Amino acid sequence: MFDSSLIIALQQARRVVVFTGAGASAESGIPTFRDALTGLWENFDPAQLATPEAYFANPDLVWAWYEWRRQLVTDCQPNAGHVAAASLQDHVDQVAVVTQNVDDLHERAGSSDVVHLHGSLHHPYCSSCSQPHNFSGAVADGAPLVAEPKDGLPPPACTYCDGMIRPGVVWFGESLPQAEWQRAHRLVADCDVLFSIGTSSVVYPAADLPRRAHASGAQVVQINPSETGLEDWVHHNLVGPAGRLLPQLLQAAFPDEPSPAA
Ligand code: BV8
Ligand code: ZN
Repeated sequence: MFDSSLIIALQQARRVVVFTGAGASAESGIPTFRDALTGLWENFDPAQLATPEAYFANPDLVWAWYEWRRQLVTDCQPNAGHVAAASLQDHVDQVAVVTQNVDDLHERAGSSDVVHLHGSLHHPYCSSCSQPHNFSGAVADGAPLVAEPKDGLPPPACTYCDGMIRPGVVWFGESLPQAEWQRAHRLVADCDVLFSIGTSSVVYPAADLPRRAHASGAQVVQINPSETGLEDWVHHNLVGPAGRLLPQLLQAAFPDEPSPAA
């Protein structure tokens, strides 16, 4: 099933980076960026909505989209791929998850070192004074969030300056958070194995990380049902869903691992 060189590389690894994109959350029921959006959002292109221009031009629409996504994430569960990535911590000295995702499913699966390159749905802040905003309720500030807010949802006002609250994510055209980006660089330069899981590898500068790992001499493992263009920088290309392949790989490398959920 798996190449013996991959099994040995994993067994001997001391530092592993798990680099993930939207596909890692797909089996939890969260649409990926390049899946066609369904329902109200099917007429929108995520890349168009995930921009400062869209937010300032139509804050109610953009805030509604993010609150719908936050509600979706809150209602979803980590999948077997997230759980396997977390259980790597039982077998490898240092496991760091470097994710493009804005959900908290890696943390909820038990990963203790998660670097969010593109921010988080759970850490909104003021678009004027940058003060963090605390959601008062489980969803949109206590108001019951309809499945897909048809008429938009006005962003809450900042309690410090009355400015508009924005999602705590990195939009297209915005710089990645310096600390996270620097840390990701160091982790990738030092790792023995890098997994690239569930990413189409089209969004930069994050998409550079697997190539940097390859250049630093790490074993690069891709897990994706589709081609991504990263194949030339990958030592082991596992074609299929992460929720099946990552648990199976861990069981092959660490037989004492409890068998993946059937
Ligand atoms: C920036 C948060 C500096 C918001 C997101 C070169 C260098 C630098 C910048 C650029 C450059 N070229 C172009 C740019 C600009 C831009 C960019 O990369 N554009 C792309 C579209 C060409 N980059 C930026 O703007 C970045 N900022 O560079 O700052 C700067 C500053 C000012 C001026 C100039 C430069 C900021 C990018 C961050 C954008 N924010 N997310 C939100 O979530 O709403 S990115 C967004 O796309 C998500 O984070 C998502 O994760 C990410 C990448 O997509 P993927 O994760 O790969 O998801 P996708 O749907 O594409 O693919 C899913 C994959 O999963 C597929 O391959 C599928 O086959 C697979 N899959 C499906 N099911 C499964 C599976 N795999 C495994 N198992 C399964 N079951
Ligand atoms: Zn403010």
